Amino acid sequence: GGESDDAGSGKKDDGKITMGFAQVGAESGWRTANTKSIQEAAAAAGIELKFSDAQQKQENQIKAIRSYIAQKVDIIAFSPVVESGWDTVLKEAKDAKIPVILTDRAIDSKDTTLYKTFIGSDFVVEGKKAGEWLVKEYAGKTDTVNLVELQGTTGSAPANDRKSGFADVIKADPKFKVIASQTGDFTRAKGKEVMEAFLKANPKIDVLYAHNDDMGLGAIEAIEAAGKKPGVDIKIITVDAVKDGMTALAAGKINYIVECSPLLGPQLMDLAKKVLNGETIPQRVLTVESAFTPEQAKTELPNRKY
Ligand code: GYE
Repeated sequence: GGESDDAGSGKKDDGKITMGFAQVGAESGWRTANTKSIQEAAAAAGIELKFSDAQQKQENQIKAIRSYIAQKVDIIAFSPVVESGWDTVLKEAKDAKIPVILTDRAIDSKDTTLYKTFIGSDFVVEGKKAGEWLVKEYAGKTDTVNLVELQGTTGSAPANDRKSGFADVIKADPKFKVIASQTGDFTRAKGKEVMEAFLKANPKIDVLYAHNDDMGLGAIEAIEAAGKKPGVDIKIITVDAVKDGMTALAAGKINYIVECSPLLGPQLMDLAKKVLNGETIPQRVLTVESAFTPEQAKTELPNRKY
């Protein structure tokens, strides 16, 4: 509970920190690795974790946060499924004097005092890296390049930013034409289904840009079922670099993956302790990451833990 007795440190009488974590869901390999990282890091840091899975629904996350407030946890962390609509519940946490840390995904609240910090990737940069690879790949060519895009969850920060970062880079060259762009909700099943529809509606698709590996992997199944060769007939760019994605990259079925690290647990626990100790922490903590070609994937694969 939050009855802090030692100089506002926010710790319980037994000295143990309790964290409520409202996770997005279990929609992707990235998310599974992220959940594992958070659970393991909490255990290693001696932090008691109350964990909930919102099944990709904002209303479930809001319910979970309200229940953490009612349980008087010491600190709340969550990965907001979408960017908008958090002010009311975060105000409730603030009024209850429970600090909040955003992990992985940002929110669009104007009031930045509603949370202590935001730790995660720069998704605009990720989208730009995807676009830059494409520009290089087609450098010197003049024929139209027909692109299809599988977007992440509608309204989520990674979907919004990976789309805009990519669009920003490719708009400089009119040969790049996005002929279809739809959400695949970051899942393999949806990625496959939407790619099937794309293939039916468009006889000539040159490139697929999928906002995560899982949707790309689902799309590969659809492409193969349509008698085409992924990575050759249709070039594929994805984001995340989870093991299954890297395996497809090493096999040449994906052509380029922009890395997005899910291993946020240790940094999150560290920040939580600092917040509860009254230390000042940066408003924004960036994840360090890179990007991979098929050759680099072969080297990196043995080291991938997720
Ligand atoms: O890229 C995707 C997951 O928010 C960065 O969510 C995360 C994204 C990740 O479902 O695979």
